[in-house]
Amino acid sequence: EDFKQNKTALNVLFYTEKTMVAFSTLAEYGGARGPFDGDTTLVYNTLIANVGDAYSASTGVFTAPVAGVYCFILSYHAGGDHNAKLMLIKNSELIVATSDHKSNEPSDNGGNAAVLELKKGDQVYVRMAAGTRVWADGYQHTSFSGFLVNQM
Ligand SMILES: [Ca+2]
Repeated sequence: EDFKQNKTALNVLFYTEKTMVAFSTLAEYGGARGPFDGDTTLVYNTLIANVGDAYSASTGVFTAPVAGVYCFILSYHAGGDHNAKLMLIKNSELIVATSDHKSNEPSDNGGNAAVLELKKGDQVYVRMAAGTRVWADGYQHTSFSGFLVNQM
């Protein structure tokens, strides 16, 4: 009887279907992206990976396919001679930001990350603040990644 129960438990462990969600993307526009007059969603238009297809490379928006704990990471090259500011947004709520002030040093980089508890359908994306820009030149500096840590 014990053997039967253990076998059932193993079957549950091995055969429960797991949702896999993981993406990595780059913004590649051949140079500076921005500045724009208003806050703008930064569309990371080049996919490195998009397991589960939850990130849209045409809108820049990640939509949670299942409820769970997710991790998001953003990194960017600022270019230095212009202000830069990126904001990680959950639905319409600001979660974390990263910014750089105009300076003579041309090699400024920044980033941030957050663990988020998402409901199915919650949307996560990166906004670029009005009047700022990031460098998106095809040298793989400006990236946005995310993955499902655990389904709930
Ligand atoms: Ca700077």
